[in-house]
Amino acid sequence: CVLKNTPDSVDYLVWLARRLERNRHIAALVVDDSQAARALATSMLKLYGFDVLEAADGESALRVIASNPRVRMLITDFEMPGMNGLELVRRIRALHARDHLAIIGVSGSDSQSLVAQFLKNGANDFLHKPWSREEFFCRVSQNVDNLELIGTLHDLATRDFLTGLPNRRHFFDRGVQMFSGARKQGLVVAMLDIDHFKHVNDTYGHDVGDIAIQAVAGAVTRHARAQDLPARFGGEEFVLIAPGLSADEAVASLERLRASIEATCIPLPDGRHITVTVSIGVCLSGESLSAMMSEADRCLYVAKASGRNRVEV
Ligand code: GH3
Ligand code: MG
Ligand code: MG
Ligand code: MG
Ligand code: MG
Repeated sequence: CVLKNTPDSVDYLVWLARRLERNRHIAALVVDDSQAARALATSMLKLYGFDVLEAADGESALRVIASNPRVRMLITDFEMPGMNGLELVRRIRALHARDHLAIIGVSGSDSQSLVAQFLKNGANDFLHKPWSREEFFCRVSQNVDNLELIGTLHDLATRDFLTGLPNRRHFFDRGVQMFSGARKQGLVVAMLDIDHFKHVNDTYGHDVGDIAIQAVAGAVTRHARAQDLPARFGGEEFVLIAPGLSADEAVASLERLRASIEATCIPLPDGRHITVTVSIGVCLSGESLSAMMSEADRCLYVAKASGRNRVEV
């Protein structure tokens, strides 16, 4: 919190600069029926770099939130004409989880129970009016810090450390959802495995092996469309779910991926380059995600047995 820092220390300036840069990407919504109260909170938030939106009542706040996914911080008054702050918090919390949106209730009321009611309705925090600038900034800052921490933990839990691709756990979570959501349009499951990868490790060492895995992951990432789900499945194995492709389109696109990996020059730290190839097993339809993965794996085995560096359906 800012209170711990002496405002003239270099650490404080570095800390502040980092926050200003971070806050530029965060939209905050101030909801208050008093124009003066909105203006005060808005000027504070702008001072610390936030992109600020305002609403004078609950209904307009709901509309602003619905059309602005960048809103990560909501500061709402309690007493407002129409919907009060508690009802607004309850309705917004039903749609936006704590890991995405922080909510701070504000009121000039002396009621002790109001703070608890705000928290029970889903607020993260509370500010008594009139608030001090220092307390306002500390509460906003700590709530945004928490959102950032949750984001970091989420990344650590769902991303593969070496390649940045979704990891195996995330792949199954999302993949099962994609499978049940895509019944009509269908989806394709592809398993990729680097050919003779042991040879790369044995010849150049484990570090170069890691660089090769990162290079293949980069090719898979560039290949994947926004609606696809690529993942690092295991050591040198990758998996890709691609919805909405015909059989011909899927095979042609995976063939392009295979060729692009074969054509990728992988630079080594000593200036040399290596290349690797992958074998790809493809399943075009199935009864469940796990059935499709078994079939893709069986095709991958056939691709390996038929000479590697090929796509097998
Ligand atoms: P094939 O063409 O049949 O797939 O041959 P392969 O040598 O690629 O076969 P295999 O699957 O047996 O070998 C994979 C090797 O990948 C074994 C393991 O030591 C290595 N490996 C697994 N994870 C990593 C990693 O994160 N980094 C590196 N450098 N190597 C890894
Ligand atoms: Mg009011
Ligand atoms: Mg393997
Ligand atoms: Mg292999
Ligand atoms: Mg296998």
